Amino acid sequence: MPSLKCLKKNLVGLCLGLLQSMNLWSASERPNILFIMSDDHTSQAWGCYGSRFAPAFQTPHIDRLAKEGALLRNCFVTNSICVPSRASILTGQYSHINGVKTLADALDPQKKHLAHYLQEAGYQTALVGKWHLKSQPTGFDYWNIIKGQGRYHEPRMFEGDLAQPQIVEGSYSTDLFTEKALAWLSTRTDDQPFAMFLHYKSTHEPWQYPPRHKDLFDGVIFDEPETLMGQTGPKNSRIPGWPLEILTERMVRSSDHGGEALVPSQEDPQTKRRETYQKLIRDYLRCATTIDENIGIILKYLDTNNLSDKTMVVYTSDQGYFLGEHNYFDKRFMLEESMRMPFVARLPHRIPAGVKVDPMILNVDFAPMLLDYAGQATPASMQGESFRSYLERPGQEAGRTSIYYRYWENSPRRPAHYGVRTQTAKLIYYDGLVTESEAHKWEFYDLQEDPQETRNVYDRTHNARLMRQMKHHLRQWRSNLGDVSQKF
Ligand SMILES: [Ca+2]
Repeated sequence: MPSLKCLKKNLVGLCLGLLQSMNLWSASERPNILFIMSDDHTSQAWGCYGSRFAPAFQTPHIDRLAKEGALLRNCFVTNSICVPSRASILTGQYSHINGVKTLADALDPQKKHLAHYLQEAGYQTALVGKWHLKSQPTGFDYWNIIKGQGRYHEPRMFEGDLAQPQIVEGSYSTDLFTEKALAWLSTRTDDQPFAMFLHYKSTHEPWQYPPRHKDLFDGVIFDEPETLMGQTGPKNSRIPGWPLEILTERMVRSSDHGGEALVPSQEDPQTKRRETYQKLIRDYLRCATTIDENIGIILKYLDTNNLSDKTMVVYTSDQGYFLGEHNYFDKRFMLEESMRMPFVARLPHRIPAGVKVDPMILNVDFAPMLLDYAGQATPASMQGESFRSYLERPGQEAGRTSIYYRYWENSPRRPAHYGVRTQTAKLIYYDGLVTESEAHKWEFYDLQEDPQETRNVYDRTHNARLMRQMKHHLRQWRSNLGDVSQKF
């Protein structure tokens, strides 16, 4: 018969085990935040989004985050270009409010953003990697960044001082940024939670991969999207866009897009397009592989240091990207491949494993959500909303009925535009398009009948009621958000 002492010991052990397995969070306890963001790493190249490049290309570590946490199935950027998206993520504001509308705009260092609020909430804050917001970072206790786009190989990093570059010989940016981030995590004190923002340069053009991946995918022929070999852009669209032929010229002219310059085997345009596409995907995925490898290193670090249970890990990219769909590359447009943001978040015992979130989430919602986990209400200046409840209690709420988008840069190939998207349809107005016909500035896509957006049916739609509804949504958004300017 067991002694009383033994029973007590077993009971205590049982309770401790139970508490550990439930990992009960006290009401005041806040998780660490590890916000990992890459550049142009679109959902078509994430395994957990059903990448067409599988099985040759896989992302086991990103997929692990999705398996152990939540994946957003309808996350969107409000302005699909690097600098503005980063500003919207930090400020929780649309471009016309935070003042960062185009690549040329800088984030005002005086402007209070997510990192400042986290500091005030008692977090140690750090930023490593690509900043890209022109001004000196503020709101971070520690920062170590590249200026502008920086370089893939031996990047010049600036640690707390924009005048003092540091170069590590033989380094590769993705690996180096991880090393710097983990070095900071290893030296910090445990008395405060941390918020680390780790921003990779990969997978931005030009796709320069590390020597260890120079043979990766050799001999692999990647699947083409259905819209690669047809006309450029959707049918009935009047927007020239950024076709792969532009990339062909760059790849032929320069070896800057990976290991070797493109040497087309034949002069016919179709062969050239196909070979450009294969090189684009090969180089891009070699860079994307470095991200997944490094996320694996980070997850192992968290596991080894008993931080996994107390750390919210987010991985996202600043926008989507065309990988040959519509014969486009690059981003900027309001079409799905460009405006969709991939996003996974893991926080054990709070976010159930394997959650799929369907409501439409925006990049301006990221800051409110992270502040929610930090125990902070959404600041009045922020226009986004926390989506914590979607992560923790999925399937209960329908979410927004529509979202607003505006791209401010303007050029003949990629004119400025704004529009509204519902779960089933999309209306776009190209205010920057030079045309005598007002009707030619509108595009409409039926996302139910035509999810790949192959046809602009604005001229052909006979559903006048739906069109009135969409225009009403658009007017309402512009009015509510205070975005009434016609200028671009
Ligand atoms: Ca980007």
